[in-house]
Amino acid sequence: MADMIDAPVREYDAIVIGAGVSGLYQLYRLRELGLKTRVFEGGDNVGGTWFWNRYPGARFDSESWSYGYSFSRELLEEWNWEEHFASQPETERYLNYVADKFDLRRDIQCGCWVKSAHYNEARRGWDVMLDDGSHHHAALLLTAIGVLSAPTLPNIPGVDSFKGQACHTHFWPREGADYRGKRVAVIGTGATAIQTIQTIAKDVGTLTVFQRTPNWSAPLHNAKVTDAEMRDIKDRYDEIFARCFETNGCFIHQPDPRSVFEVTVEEREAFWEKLYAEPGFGIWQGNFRDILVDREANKLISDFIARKIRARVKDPAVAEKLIPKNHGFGTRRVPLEGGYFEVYNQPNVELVDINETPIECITPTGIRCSDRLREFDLIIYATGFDAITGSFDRIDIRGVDGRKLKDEWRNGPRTYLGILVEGFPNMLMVMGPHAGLGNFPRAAEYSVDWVTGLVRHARESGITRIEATTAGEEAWTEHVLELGKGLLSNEVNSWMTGVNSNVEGKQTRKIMRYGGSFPSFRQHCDGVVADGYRGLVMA
Ligand code: NA7
Repeated sequence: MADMIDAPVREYDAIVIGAGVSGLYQLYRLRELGLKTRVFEGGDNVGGTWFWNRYPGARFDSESWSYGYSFSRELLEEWNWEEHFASQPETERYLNYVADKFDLRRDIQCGCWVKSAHYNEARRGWDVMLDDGSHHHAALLLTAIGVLSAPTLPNIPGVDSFKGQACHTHFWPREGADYRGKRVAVIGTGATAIQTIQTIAKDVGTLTVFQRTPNWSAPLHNAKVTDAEMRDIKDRYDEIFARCFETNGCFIHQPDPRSVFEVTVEEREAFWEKLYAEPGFGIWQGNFRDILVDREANKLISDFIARKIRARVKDPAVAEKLIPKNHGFGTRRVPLEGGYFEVYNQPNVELVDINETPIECITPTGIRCSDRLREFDLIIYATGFDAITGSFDRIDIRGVDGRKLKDEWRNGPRTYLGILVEGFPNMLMVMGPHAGLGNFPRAAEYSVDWVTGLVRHARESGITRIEATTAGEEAWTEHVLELGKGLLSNEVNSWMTGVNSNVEGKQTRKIMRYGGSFPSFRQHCDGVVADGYRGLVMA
């Protein structure tokens, strides 16, 4: 750490890593407290996820008007959403609008990566080094680094050897990639791949999709927001946010209180037809209460979706390949689509099941599977992320006595409320592992507000050191592990269980997410405050 000692130190009260949805709001709140705050952001502009992921068709699956910030009435009045499920360009514009409106940019440094963050006990603060060698210090370190922000390329031999154009969807070039009329390959069939495939299919020369695991996907039913609808939405914002406040996942959708088995087959089918025809996550988040916990219930809804896929894909053999066999509907994040399955009816589209013909390598001209070499102009890697803890692992974070966060979490994250870690004083995670997750900005606003409350309390009480107790961390971690039992989603490999075949040490499933409802999470965190910050030691 010689460079850390030599460089002049720039001092702040708080350093925030990340200027995405949570980092922007965290800055806004810390400023209100009068803290001298600096935000470090890797992208060349604000936006986080919505700065980076500019691949064709990128959009969110939350209703736009449930996704915007709720903290400013003025902002809600000013902003008009164009689509019910906004595309990446629209969301990026929105976050830039927020940064300008609240004059946030003057405290944000873009285009810099935090290399390391080391706790300094003597100074009761954090020494932060950037990739440009600069050294910064603050009493508080706030991580707002997202859940899906460390993209991973496939560990296929020869990835670097391809001579055509190649890119991971996360790094889609700002000037676009040339897929029109070209021979295009897509590796991966997650939510990102599905959006990309359905968007580029009409323009490519040929499209070859390399699928390892198919995903259960259901229609998004996106539409423009009319002026009248926008007026109505603005009038109902209180109601909309109150609804998101009460639902399990902070979406507008809430599970139906009935069991699949309480209704007749006709009623069940009619309900599922209705959900399948409606916009958004209703079919996942607003379904019968037992489809994500009861194997038989889950099988019934999986069979229903499988019938839809068979009806939409003309070639029965291709349809069968597109139907997941190793996990049930909703046990992985459900990608929402618009015309995805019909893409496979196009004569210029091929689906390669790489379980049948594994990829052997990438060559300078294409992708070689066990059957043959296919040549391409463009390879799109839609191969996902080192999720949840990956963005922490990329930074050399060290706490008391040089303890490395990455080592502490080797067997899975251990946190207090998903916000603090024992041994890492004054580090506060906004949307950290084991925190309540869901419709992201709704959950992030709560997380930021809770963290801000703690910071306010500490400043008002003259506290300079905040740390989770060993017992607090242990109890929370045990609680989260306990809540994870019985959820079918925790019995499946996915980014939600921390599995990434391309990252060393991430091959086994872990409980990565808080498995309770968001209202339960909130109740727990509010209870901690009411008990005078139970589970924390403050000095
Ligand atoms: P996902 O959902 O993790 O999907 C990644 C896809 O890439 C998935 O189909 C993987 O197959 C596939 N993959 C990954 N590595 C390889 C290799 N080495 N060979 C072949 N195929 C591979 O990431 P997304 O970006 O689509 O979505 C992430 C979230 O972002 C999404 O859920 C939204 O919440 C937003 P696998 O399933 O592992 O067999």
